Amino acid sequence: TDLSVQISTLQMKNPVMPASGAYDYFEDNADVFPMCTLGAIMLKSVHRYPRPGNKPPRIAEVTGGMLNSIGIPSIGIEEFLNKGMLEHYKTLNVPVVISISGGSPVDYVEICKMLEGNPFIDAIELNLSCPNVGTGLQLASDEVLLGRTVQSVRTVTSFPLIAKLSPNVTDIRKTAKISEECGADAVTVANTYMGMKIDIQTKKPVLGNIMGGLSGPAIKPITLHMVYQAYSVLNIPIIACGGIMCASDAIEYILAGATAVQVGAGNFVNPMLMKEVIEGIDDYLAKNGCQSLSDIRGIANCRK
Ligand code: RRO
Repeated sequence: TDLSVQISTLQMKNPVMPASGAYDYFEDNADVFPMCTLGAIMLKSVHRYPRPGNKPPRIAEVTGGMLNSIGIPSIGIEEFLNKGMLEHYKTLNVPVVISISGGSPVDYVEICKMLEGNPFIDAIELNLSCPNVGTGLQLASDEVLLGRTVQSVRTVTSFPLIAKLSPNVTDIRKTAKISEECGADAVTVANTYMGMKIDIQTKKPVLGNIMGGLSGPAIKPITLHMVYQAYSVLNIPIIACGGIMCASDAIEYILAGATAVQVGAGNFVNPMLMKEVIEGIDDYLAKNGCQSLSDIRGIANCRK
């Protein structure tokens, strides 16, 4: 079977990649997980400027998943490029997607100008939806700022552009459609959901940042519906991201309309998960007599 998918000029041999942040530059896991099996590598968001990240604790386990409030600790794009952080990933022979973040549309434009023509990346994911850095950075919850950011970045980059949307909106169809209209080549649906945990002994929020982004199995049915909704209005590919813990979760997303999938929190429970997801999708296609992913993509979607 043919598991390959294409997002603009980004060619992937299969639809599976890590969610941004999940592997934190892959430094910790590169010798554990066979990176060459992936459809693409997705890096942790690099910010326009250096940032220390949020006050600890930054992670908390909750029923059905986990909360993170990492807060984009970053060396900033200039040092990131100067240090040659990208060169290493290219040796893995897998397409590399860089995730970028900023505080304003101008930040994203500046980063994309610096990345233009870079031979070590294959696509750019605009992280427009980090929940952990005050109100300013969740651009994808503001329709005007979202449109302005995608549109202005589009004019300065020739890389495939993926807009990572926020689930913290009332109608994902609107922000998905705005992204498409402003020139995104794909959308990632979606980032983490705003949540919190309180310690009943200390009677205080557990996370240093008080709130954090919820990921894991608890969010999968909600994100699945968002992918389904986005598919009904879009003509560009959707990358599904939210609580994939096994191959069948990924298959549900594809049946809802996803072209590719990202695995985040699941990597921490099962370091081999992404490999199992690739193999599970392959099995499913074979058992259902399908030749390629296009035979099943979106077929559960009666709104299309
Ligand atoms: O670094 C983070 O706290 C973080 C980011 Br940038 C993001 O996009 N999503 C998330 O859950 N955490």
